This record gives sequence, structure tokens and C-alpha cells, in this order.
Amino acid sequence: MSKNPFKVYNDKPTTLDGIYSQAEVGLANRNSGVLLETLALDITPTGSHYLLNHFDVPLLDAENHRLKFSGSFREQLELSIDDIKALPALTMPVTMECAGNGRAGISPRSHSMPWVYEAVSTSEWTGTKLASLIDQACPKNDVVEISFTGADYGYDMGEPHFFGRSLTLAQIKELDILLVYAMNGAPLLPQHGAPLRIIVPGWYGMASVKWLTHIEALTKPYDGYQQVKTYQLKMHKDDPGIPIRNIRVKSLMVPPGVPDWSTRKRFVHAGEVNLVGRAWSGCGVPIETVEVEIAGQWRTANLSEKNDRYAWQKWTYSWQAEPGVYVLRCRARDMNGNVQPLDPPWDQAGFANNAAQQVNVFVGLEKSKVGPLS
Ligand SMILES: Nc1nc2c(c(=O)[nH]1)N[C@H]1C(S)=C(S)[C@@H](COP(=O)(O)O)O[C@H]1N2
Ligand SMILES: [Mo]
Repeated sequence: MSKNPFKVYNDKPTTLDGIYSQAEVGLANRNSGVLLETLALDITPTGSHYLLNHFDVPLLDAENHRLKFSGSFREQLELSIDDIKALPALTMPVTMECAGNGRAGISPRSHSMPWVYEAVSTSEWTGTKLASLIDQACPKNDVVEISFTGADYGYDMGEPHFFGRSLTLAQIKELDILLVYAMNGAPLLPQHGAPLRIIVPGWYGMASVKWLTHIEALTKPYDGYQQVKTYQLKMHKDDPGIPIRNIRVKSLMVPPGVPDWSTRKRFVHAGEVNLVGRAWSGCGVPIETVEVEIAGQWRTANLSEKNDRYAWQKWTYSWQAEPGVYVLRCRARDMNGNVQPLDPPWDQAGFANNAAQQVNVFVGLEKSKVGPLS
């Protein structure tokens, strides 16, 4: 018998079409998405923040946890959570999005977490600046990258590994990364990386390593699975790929009215309908405009100011809805001129699909109770 039972999956089909497999549904059950109605709020309620955990959630003991610095640092720091809490603290709202968000909307799709729209959320993260701590550990002159390793371990495509990622010193300097121990004013929950994670604002979520145990200064580029074998935009198997980093411009709306339970299609009462949503882009680039498409016409939404560099912006649009059947869409353009496409971009692994959201709405004259009974 082979020593590694997962080697067989080396030749799993990379793309699929049609109905979801039981394994995909199982992944979807483990990794919950944001409730789209909470997009009405600036900050996602903690229990609704999307989740993406590759392996099992490690249940770590905060009191005995140590963050170990190793490799080519002058100072081999070893810090407890209390040591980290004693450093200058900062709280920052950051919108996080999973690179796989939208995967279910492409065809054929890759066998992985089948997100539709819901792998995006905003939390207030509290921690200390990673760059200052790295300075304190003082990387030697031969350092090319710093790696970040989590406590979670498992297999992917036959390769066993701890989840880990790397960043260059220049990226660490540039990116306002936080070493985080609290989320929305409470200690991190186990599923969000307790007791310690990093948050890399403006990049897709894979860079924000949870359950952080080790920071290593490397003299050669990091070759961890989650850095080099995945999270690359590839058009075919032998494509060298482009590493995924910045979040692509995107917007979502709170589905208006009330839903049909199983299809999530909407019923809206004719008259004024206040559409509300959020828009965001990578690396703190502000949004320039959001447009809503109603009955084939794109209309400009009202966009709120950008108050927090790394948090999404709110938009609203007042729609005078007449009876009929509609597919509403929204799309954002950022200050760098990037616009959401109407058709999904395609790559082998179904990453970074920022195509405009579609919401099916039936507008009727029928009286419906929207909100609590009075
Ligand atoms: N150690 C570890 N860190 C991780 C992951 C993981 O599986 N293990 N998933 C990454 C991915 S792909 C995303 S999108 C974010 C999700 O963070 P959240 O579950 O707190 O929303 O965590 C990232 N950090
Ligand atoms: Mo992700």
C-alpha cells in the first residue's frame, strides 16, 4: 500500500460542470458564507463573517500559545499573546474576500469550495503592526521572504503540509498588515484563527494566515503548497500562472424584498424600493461609481464616502419598481478604472470571479408583509 493515501487524488479532474458533488456540498457546509442581508451593515456580525478553513480548525490554548521567529533573523523572538497585546494596538475595519468567491458561477468549475457571492465580509480587527515586529526581529541582509505558518495541517493533491504563505519584505512594508488577536472587540473565535492570525488588507483572503505559530526569515523563495501550487491564475495545467494578490473590484446588493425559500428569488411590492449594497476593490483603491441595471438600463447609484481605507463602501439606489419580472445587476468601477465584467472571467481553479451579481426579482401589486407584523 502506498504510504500516502491521498496521492491518488493527484489525477482528480480539475474541472467540473453540472450538478454539485457530495464532496463540494460537504465543503460548503463547513465553510459558511455571509448572509447577504447583513451587507446593509458597515461591519458584518461576527457570526455571519464568511469562513474558509482548508483543514480542521486547530483548537489552540491562548495562554500557552507562542509565536516563534526563526531562520535568518538577528532576534529569535518568542512571544506570548500577552507579549503581543502589550505592543501598540490598532483597530482597523478590513473587508476580506476569498479568492474562490464566485467559483460556482463559472463553467466548467474547479472541484473546490463552490462559493456563489457570499465569501466576503468586513470586521474590525485589533492587533499590532506586523512591520514593526519584523523590524524588531531584524531580518539579516540575506533575507528574501518571510513565511507565515499556521497550526492546521492536512493534504492537498497528495501533498501534506501546514497551511502557510509568504511575503517579501517590501510587501510587508507596503501593506499595513496587522498581527491580530481580536475581531469586532472580542477575542478571535477558533474558526477565525484564535488566538493569533495576520490580516493582509486589500489582498484576497489566502494571505491572512490563521492560527499563526511561526514566522521564518528565508534566504530562498518560499515553496509552500499554498503559495506556489495553488492561488495562481492558470488557463491550463502547464500554465506557469500569475500569483493571486489584490482583490478585484466588486459590488453586491442586499437582495431586495422577501425571498422564496429554496430559490432565493425575490418578491418586491411595486413602488419605491431602496436598493442597498457594498462595493470594494483591492489594496484600498476607492470606488468611483456603482451602477445598477434595471430592465436593461444602467443607472448610477449613490455612493458613500470612503471613510476607511480597507473597508467596503456603501451604495444605495431608489428604484420606482413597476410590476414585472426583473434580473437586477450591479457593477462597480474603481478609481484606477477597473470595472466589473458582466461575464465571469475564467481560469482553471475558478479564482477571482468578480462578474456582476444577478438578482431575480418579481415585482407585484400583491400586499406582502415586509418586516415584523405590527
Ligand atoms: N492557517 C490557515 N489560514 C488561512 C486559511 C486556512 O485554511 N488555514 N484559509 C485562508 C483563506 S483561503 C481565507 S479566504 C481566509 C478566511 O478567513 P476567515 O475564515 O476568518 O474568513 O483565511 C485564510 N487563512
Ligand atoms: Mo480563500
